[in-house]
Amino acid sequence: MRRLRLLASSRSAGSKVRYGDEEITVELLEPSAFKGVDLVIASTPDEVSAEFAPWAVEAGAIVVDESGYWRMDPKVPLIIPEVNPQAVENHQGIIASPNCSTTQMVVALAPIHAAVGVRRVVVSTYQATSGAGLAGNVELESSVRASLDGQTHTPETFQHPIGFNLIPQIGSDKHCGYTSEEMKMVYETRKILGDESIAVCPTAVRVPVAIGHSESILVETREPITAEKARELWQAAEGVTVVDDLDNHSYPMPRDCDGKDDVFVGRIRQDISSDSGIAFWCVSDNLRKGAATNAVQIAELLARRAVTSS
Ligand code: 2RA
Repeated sequence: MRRLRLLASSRSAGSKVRYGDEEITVELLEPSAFKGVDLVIASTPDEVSAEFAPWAVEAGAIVVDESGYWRMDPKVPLIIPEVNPQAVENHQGIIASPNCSTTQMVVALAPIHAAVGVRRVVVSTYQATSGAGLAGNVELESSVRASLDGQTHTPETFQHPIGFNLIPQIGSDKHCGYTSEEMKMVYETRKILGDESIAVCPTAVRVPVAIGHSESILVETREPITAEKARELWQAAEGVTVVDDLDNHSYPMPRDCDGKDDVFVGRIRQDISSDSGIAFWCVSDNLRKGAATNAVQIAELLARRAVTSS
């Protein structure tokens, strides 16, 4: 029998969540909760995932995990279904879904990498406050309101007031002055594309946008590629929508991508500073393709695999 169960900490256990016509009572996340469960889709802090995922695997479930804890574990496949679905074959019970800022960039890079090879990427992100959870969006609203009312607002979720501001820090110092969020883009990109030689120089910035991460990306390729060829590759790529008509002021923007599952690319142009590069702008709903959609697509991949092997 197919049944959806919802698990959470003691803070939420016992509360009710509406799902379609059903009202589901949230249960406590504990080892015995995984008895009879086939598939777990999880979005928890790293330390919670470190503890519960082995309970679930022990009970016979497959875990699709959105936390950062397992992503770089060599035994755990890190999957974007449009890019490296084959990696699912090697799973040992846990499959990781990448960080939101990596996912949209790699969906866009993958067809370019397959065609001409990606040598180096310089990326600046413009990340929505919802990347920091519900508290991020609550703080965006209160910070904007306080600014409009001429009042002081003490930030709690972000390091500085986010209203009418940009904060060039997401995560903590991880490596040589690069933050944890930035280093995820370096390590995860290489793992998903299966190429440790790809160089990535990221700058991650929090912006006062509720939903939708944007990225300005410069990709240096191993072989030359024209903007026209890159556009053709993206037009043919699964999960990518091209919005690119500068004369008509048409390019991807967070407001337009909110609630959509694709990765949107635009402002596609040759790098005028080198012989083999493409510059472009990339936007995606960080809550969808950056998180939930990718996890559900991994689950669908597993379901298709189970059907064909049965
Ligand atoms: C953020 N990437 O936007 C993070 C969420 N995983 O803060």
